[in-house]
Amino acid sequence: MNDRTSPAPVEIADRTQMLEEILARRVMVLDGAMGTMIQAYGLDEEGYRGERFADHPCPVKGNNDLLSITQPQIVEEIQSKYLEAGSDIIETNSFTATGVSLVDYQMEDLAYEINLESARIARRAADDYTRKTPDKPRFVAGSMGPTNRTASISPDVNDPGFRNISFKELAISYGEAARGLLDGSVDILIVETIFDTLNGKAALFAIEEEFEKRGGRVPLMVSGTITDLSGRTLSGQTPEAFYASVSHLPLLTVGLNCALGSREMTQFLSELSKISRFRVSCHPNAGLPNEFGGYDETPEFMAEQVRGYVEDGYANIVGACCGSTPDHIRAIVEAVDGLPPRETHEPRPFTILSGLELVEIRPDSNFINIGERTNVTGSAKFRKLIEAEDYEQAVSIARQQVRDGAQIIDVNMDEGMLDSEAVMRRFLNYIATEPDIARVPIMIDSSKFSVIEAGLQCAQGKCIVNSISLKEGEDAFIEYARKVRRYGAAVVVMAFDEEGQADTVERKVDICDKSYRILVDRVGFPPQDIIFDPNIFAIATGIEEHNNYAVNFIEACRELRTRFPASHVSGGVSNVSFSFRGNDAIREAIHSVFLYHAIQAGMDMGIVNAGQLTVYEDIPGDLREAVEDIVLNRRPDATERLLAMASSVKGGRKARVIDDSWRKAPVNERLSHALVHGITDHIDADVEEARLAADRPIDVIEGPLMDGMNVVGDLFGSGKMF
Ligand code: THG
Repeated sequence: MNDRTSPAPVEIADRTQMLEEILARRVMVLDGAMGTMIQAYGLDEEGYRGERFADHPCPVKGNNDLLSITQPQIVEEIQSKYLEAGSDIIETNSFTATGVSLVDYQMEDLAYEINLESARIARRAADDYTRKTPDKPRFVAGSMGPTNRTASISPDVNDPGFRNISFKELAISYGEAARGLLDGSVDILIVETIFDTLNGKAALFAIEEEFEKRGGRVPLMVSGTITDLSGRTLSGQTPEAFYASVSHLPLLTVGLNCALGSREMTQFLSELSKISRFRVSCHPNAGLPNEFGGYDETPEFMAEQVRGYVEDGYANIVGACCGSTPDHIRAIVEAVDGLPPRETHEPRPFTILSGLELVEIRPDSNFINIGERTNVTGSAKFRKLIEAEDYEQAVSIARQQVRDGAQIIDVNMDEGMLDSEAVMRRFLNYIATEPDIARVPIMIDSSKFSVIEAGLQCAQGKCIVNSISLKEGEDAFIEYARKVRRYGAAVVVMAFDEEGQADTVERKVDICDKSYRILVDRVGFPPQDIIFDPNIFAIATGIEEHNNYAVNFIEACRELRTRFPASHVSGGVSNVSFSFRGNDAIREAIHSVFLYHAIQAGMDMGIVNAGQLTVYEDIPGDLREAVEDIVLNRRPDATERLLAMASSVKGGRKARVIDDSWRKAPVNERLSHALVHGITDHIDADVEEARLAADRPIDVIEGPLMDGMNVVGDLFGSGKMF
């Protein structure tokens, strides 16, 4: 089967360079739909089967990709029409030719062959035209569609954790398709009509593995699909979140295709174009399908819209999808002729992550809260729910973290009695179907890389891996880092090496520095995707060596952020107060004081109990001073003094006296207070009181509410509120 016809790497490099040169100068045009054109030939069952599959056990009519084997002349004729119309790039007839999809026709064994033949046909057609018009070389893009299954969505409404396809299965299937296309000498691979980004990521993962095996690559186009006017993919991502999920690879283009008509696509294309550091492609349908399943956009109408994309600076490669014909392509070629292509911009130097939505971490961003509660070792309640397989309730803990302000959630299933990989998969699959949770990125927390990998295979967004380190030596570190990169995740690096966890400032910084050099210089990790964790250890334990642990962390933060300003510093904040377990009031005060100082030193993310972070200024003065003494290691008897005080600040949240004295203040101050502390109890009455006192209702917003927001902003900005 493997009769390799792949061109030599040099030839690929030449063609890639040619492509780059053309794209630097002008807009290139893809072809249009294959399906609509095949329909016009009116093939019946026999027609699809040809002689070779006359006895095939099930109907195959409608298996358009099979025609690359049984009716290659039809496929070539259609492609020639698109080339004649002026397409620079034609796509292979292989959109559904993955084993996963071909199962429907009992033809999964033909996946490689169909891809190979599809590539050869397109190659012939393109080369013919390149000979005819040497000043306009033609290119072949190997088409890889989404398959008919979705890795992020449960097909069973009663079981949100269930999937009928896994990342691994998809990757195997896509790998096989890519091999066929590459063996048939395509110039480009295009992963298109991505309606579930996890499927797309599996395709990209498989393609990268294939490139590595071959020791060479072809340019990659990645194109998502916004399924309706909600502006999201079927699996719920916004265009920007989709971009974050696929932008770890050096793409030729990122783009959108299918589903919506050319006009409806504009808004979403502009969103993608604004964020993309790559060139952008767009090949929309010829309108939304009408009531008869047909497409109504005329060549003129479509060309007008597509010209608009280019004039607005949104696109470098354009074309058309379902319902389009060579006439549409001809009109598009004319419409964009002579227009300058979209200019690509410099890569953004700041971090992007995604769940269903984008999270950007810019240098001026406030501290990023990562919810700690979805951790079987960090929450007894969560562990019990997972052990009891009560996923519904376990998921509600994640939801509460997000409601409480967690911008990312940390998920940890490391517990001896659990099948951590299976549970990680199940939990992530579960929350993937809950939009109010899945909108935030996931931090996959495990000390076992197999568990991390299981998690990465279940998340469509751009995740954070927590963590890798030099504890098993350099080789293992590099291997893990490469894997993380291939999955497109950011990474937490612990200050941990073969000698153990770093506790001094010097060792923390040295290990992080060494890790950084390896990640950036040898693995090619972008600095902004590196998050250092210089170890937050418990203080005030009674052991003298522990007294300076918080200070050491804070000083390490300062040095790391100075040396590596594009990278981040994070840590497990609740660790620091372990010795005060059972006294939440004291623990919260310690966290708040610790964060206040660590944030000033440059800590910009942290795993925290979202919703239980006190405002620094709200800690009573004497308690704050005692806590500051232990955090900053300011006096030898600090621990004893805080312990003495702890017995009077006893108890958890519930035991604490609710201080209602703020209710006596004037209404404007009460509104500010409510905003700062997130107290909703009196909000209706207070707003009404303010409204009655105001000249116009808008004054309530512009006055006390804005004042309150400014207080919140100042507290955030000065690191006193988290
Ligand atoms: N660095 C990195 N990852 C980490 C940590 C870190 N992941 C795990 C941990 N440390 C951060 N997460 C937690 C979660 C909970 C607690 C502490 C850290 C915690 N839990 C209560 C306790 O043990 O007292 C549990 C109480 C309960 O059962 O509800 O304190 O440092 N990269």
